[in-house]
This record gives sequence, C-alpha cells and structure tokens, in this order.
Amino acid sequence: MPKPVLHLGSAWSSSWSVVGWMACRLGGLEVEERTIFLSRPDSPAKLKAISPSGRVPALHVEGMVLWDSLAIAEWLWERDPSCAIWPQHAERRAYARCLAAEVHSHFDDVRNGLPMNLVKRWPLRDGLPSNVKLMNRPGVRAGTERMEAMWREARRRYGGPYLLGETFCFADAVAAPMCSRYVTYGVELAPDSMAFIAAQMESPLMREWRARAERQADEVGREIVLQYP
Ligand SMILES: N[C@@H](CCC(=O)N[C@@H](CS)C(=O)NCC(=O)O)C(=O)O
Repeated sequence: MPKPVLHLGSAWSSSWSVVGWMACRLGGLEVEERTIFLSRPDSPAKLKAISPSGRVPALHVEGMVLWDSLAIAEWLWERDPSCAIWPQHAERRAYARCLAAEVHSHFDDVRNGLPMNLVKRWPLRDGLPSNVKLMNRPGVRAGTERMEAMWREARRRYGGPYLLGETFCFADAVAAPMCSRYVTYGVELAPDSMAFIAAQMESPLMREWRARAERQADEVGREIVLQYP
C-alpha cells in the first residue's frame, strides 16, 4: 500500500491546512506531505488536480481522496478510536465535536476580516497596533465574542489549558488557527482568552507548524509573505 499523501497549502496562510495536518498527527497517520503554494497563477490548476473542491488539505489514502479537514479527522478516528483526535470519554467527545463543528461551519467574517498570517505581525503605532479598526469589520467582533465564550465555557467545564482539559484534541486543532489571528493583528482580548491563545500558540503541534511557516517564509521570500493581508 503506498504511503498516504497529504496535500497542504502555504504554511503561513493556509488555516485549514494546519487543521488537516494536526489531524494526521493526532490520528497517528504517517503521511508524505506535499505543499502547493496558494495565490499563484498556477495554484488553481494544481489544486484542482489533487482535490475535487480545489481546496486543501486533501488526503490521498487507500485509493480515496478526503478533501475536508473534518472528514479527514473523522476518518482517522474511525480507523483508530483510541487515537488523540477525540477524547475517550463519550460526553467530552460529543462536546469536542460541537466545538469543532461550530468553528468548521461558521466564523467566515473573522476568517476574512483577520486573514491568517503566522509570520506577519501588525506594526505598533503610538503603542497601539495599527490595525484595531479590523475588529470593526462586519461580524468580526461578534464572531470573536462567540469564540471567547466557547473557549471560556469549555475551560470552565474541563479545567484547561486546552478545550477539553489537559489533552490537545481535534477541537484545539480547529481553534489554533483562529487564535493565531489575534496574535498577528495584536488584538488584546480578555485575560482568560489571551491565556488560551498563548496555550494554543505554544502547543507542541502549533510550535512545529509555526517553525515550518518561518522556514517557508525564508524560502519564498519574506517580502512576499508579508504582502499577504
Ligand atoms: N472546509 C474545508 C476548507 C478548505 C479551504 O478552504 N482551504 C483553503 C486554504 S485554507 C483553500 O484551499 N483555498 C484555495 C485557494 O486559496 O485557492 C476544510 O475544512 O478542509
């Protein structure tokens, strides 16, 4: 059986690639990783060649193509229900699925209003991030408040530092790229949200992915990466 291939986008900007990659790590699946840099003239054709939706992540495994991060996670969990994708406890697992599903289905305003860029940091002017107006883009503040409420309630229930307690699971993988946006744009949220964001940015998987983003920025050219929103 050939090794599974996981197709990913640019590490600094492709938020769903982070999620699919973390899923494979949590699921214990060894993959060959291939990167397609997004937003290049030839990107759409390359994406279409490996994914029916023309989007990444796409996992080619056992003769199938799985073209969505949540579907990849569920396939991995079915393959090995003892893996770290979902908590072992049924009630926690159901809760984790609600958290992951809500972020997977919603928050487009936050995604578009604060595009992910793991390498860029918004400049400070007069001691304040020069971007605070981004939070006033339609839906960004409301979406952020809902996410903060989710993080707060989950950590109240299970004690943190991650959403379901001490063990990082797929719900955290979905949350991590959202958290990174507030770091990129220097947005100061409530202290408990900032603590959660810090925990997400410093998780072993996120640290590994962030190092990859930095390496890619060096390869591609930082001036190009910093042009992204
Ligand atoms: N629901 C999909 C979303 C995938 C998605 O939107 N991927 C983006 C990158 S983060 C993409 O491939 N965009 C194509 C492009 O930029 O041309 C998932 O969870 O995997």
